[in-house]
Amino acid sequence: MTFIGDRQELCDLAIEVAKKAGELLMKRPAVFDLSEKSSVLDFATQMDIQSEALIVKSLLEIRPDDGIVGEEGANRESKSGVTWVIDPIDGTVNYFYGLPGWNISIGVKDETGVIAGAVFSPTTNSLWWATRGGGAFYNGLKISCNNPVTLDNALIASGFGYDRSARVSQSADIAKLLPIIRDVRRNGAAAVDLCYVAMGAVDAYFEEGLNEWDLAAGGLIATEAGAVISDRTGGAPGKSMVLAAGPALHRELLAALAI
Ligand code: LIP
Repeated sequence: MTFIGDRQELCDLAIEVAKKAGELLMKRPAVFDLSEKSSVLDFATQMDIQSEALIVKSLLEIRPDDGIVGEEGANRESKSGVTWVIDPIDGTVNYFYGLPGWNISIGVKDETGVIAGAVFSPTTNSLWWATRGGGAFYNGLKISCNNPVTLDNALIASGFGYDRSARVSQSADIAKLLPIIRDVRRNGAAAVDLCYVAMGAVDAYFEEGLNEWDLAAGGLIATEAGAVISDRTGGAPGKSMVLAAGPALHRELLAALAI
């Protein structure tokens, strides 16, 4: 079903719940309980799990017929046609080490794709949000990506997966680009990297191995800010590659990564 209600209402609910989870997470524990996932590098803390539980409970209290997809295992069929896509802590490693930039990323989709999303980074007092067709915002101000930007002037964010074998190709891409761009930034949280593209804090972002919850909210925010987002071939973004940049730089990066 296509959602025909008020997309901003969904967005406002995502913002409210993300902020509630942010309050919980800012009480960072002295002792962590780690649950290993896909590899020894890929773990959830007890706070990832608590944050997801709080987000799910808060959303379903308001919208009990909605579906849920969460990084830490929340999975619920939608009866309303609306499904929430949750990363309860995006940048878990940053959170574990006490580094800034971790965030709560909450997207919401219907059968046509993501229709609203919010990314909240409490350590940097940053809140980004967007509704499809409604533009992208950072702390209340409308934002747009940098365009045009040439490759030799580009500041590019990237990231590396938990699967060490994937890092061979990821580092090959970095080695290819580093000599011909301005510089690289590795912030450690995909959703914020996508929001940085949206607000022009970086010129592009690319990463392999992302999941739906890493991409849902930040991807909409980036596209609503005028960025183009694709995989390495120009097709739909996903696990194989997420590449986001203003249109001119996106074209140059597709060509550079294809070599
Ligand atoms: C993380 C991403 C980051 C990526 C990590 C991990 P998580 O998400 O935000 O960009 O490099 O491998 O996927 O696991 O912290 O939600």
